[in-house]
Amino acid sequence: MTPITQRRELRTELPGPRSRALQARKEAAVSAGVSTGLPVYIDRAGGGILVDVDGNHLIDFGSGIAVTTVGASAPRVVEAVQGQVERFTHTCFMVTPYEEYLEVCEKLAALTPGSHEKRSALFNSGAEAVENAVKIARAYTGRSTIVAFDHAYHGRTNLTMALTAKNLPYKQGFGPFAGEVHRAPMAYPFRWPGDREHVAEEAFAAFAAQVHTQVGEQNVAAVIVEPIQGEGGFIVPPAGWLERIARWCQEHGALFIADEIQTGFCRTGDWFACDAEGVVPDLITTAKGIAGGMPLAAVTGRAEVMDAVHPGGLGGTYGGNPVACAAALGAIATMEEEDLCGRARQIGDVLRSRLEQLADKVGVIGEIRGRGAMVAVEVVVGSGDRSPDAALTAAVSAHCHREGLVTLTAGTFGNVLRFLPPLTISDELLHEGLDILEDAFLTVLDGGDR
Ligand code: PLZ
Repeated sequence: MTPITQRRELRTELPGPRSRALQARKEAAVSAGVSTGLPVYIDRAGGGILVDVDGNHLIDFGSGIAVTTVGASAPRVVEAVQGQVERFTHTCFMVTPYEEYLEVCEKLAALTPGSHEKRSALFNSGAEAVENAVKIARAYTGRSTIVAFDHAYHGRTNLTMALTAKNLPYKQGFGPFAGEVHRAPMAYPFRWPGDREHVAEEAFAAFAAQVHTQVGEQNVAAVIVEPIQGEGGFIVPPAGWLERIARWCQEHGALFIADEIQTGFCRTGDWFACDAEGVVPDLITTAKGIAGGMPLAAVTGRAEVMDAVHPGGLGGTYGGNPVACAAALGAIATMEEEDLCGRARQIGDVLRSRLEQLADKVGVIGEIRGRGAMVAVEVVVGSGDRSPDAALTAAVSAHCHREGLVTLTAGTFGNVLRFLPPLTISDELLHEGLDILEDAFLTVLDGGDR
């Protein structure tokens, strides 16, 4: 296939006529519960570009929600998948195993934080990995309670909905939820109600006091945390907080589970977000960026914890599918050989410096935050008012979509614009995307597009 021209090009309005026709079919065939943020149907994708069925070239600032870190058609991934598909598509690892599964687990042991002995188990989706991390933690500790945080996102299955904080759209009408989940306050500096200079200490104290009075430390199987919260709005806890939570777990015999499904695999400029703080989780969940777009997820953890489960206790028909494993090996090789952690830091520098200029110009950006190529802006009413402005956020995002820039929103209050470009995007496209974003803010604030 000829490489995709790495240039934005709009041939029709967005969505174009073919996309609109497909969207009409979608409405007749797909559940309304599955919605599409930007109903532009994709024909090809790679680098920093998505090509739609009308021939438009869109700039990708979303990576399919932090998945196509290596691009959507990375050569090593394509080659590995093609080779594997020709050899065999499936045997079920629980029936007759294959080497690719082992290689992925060996890579996970080498790359995840900590030099202790590790084991992994492979699954299909992030939510499934989280579910299994909880099973493993309960089996190992013999305890039941899982502590999760405000603004957390861990998935949409029954147990993970209980762990996820936000009601709409994730939980409304879908209860009753799984029990034995306790929610604790998150160290969210921008919206901390107390002393903003001491968020780490105050948030930790609130967590510890709540768990003591409402749960009892001896009942906690695990604390699960996203080191930087994703769907919650790229909330970066202050330095020291994560480490303090991990230490609390150690002191009380609970496991510390880092959900690195969104932050993992070079996204934050390190292999994992925990690396930046020197925190070593007992269990880590990964998915998304791990396999260049193929469905794969993992739980990796201390050997004694992972081996506490009885044989046959973990599994699933497709978990660690050989094609997905081959893709993961191709994606990881790409990250290693192209130093994508370094590239994530460079992208982060460009995003931050441009977003700072934008914030000065528009006056409605309350905070720019994130790490590496995982950066967001929290949009507020402005002029000293931190109230979230979800309507402005949606209007800016919609303007970007019409101009051929794929942006994602996030945040408990719907007022966060997040940027997750593929790490293979060119600087030119990055700047062009940021130009569109700036124009979107200025146009919408000018009243022209709201
Ligand atoms: N844990 C930290 O970010 C997935 C969800 C999009 P699955 N986030 C994107 C949506 O609206 O469904 C995610 C995550 C963290 C777990 C998950 C769940 O991963 O692969 O979507 O199940």
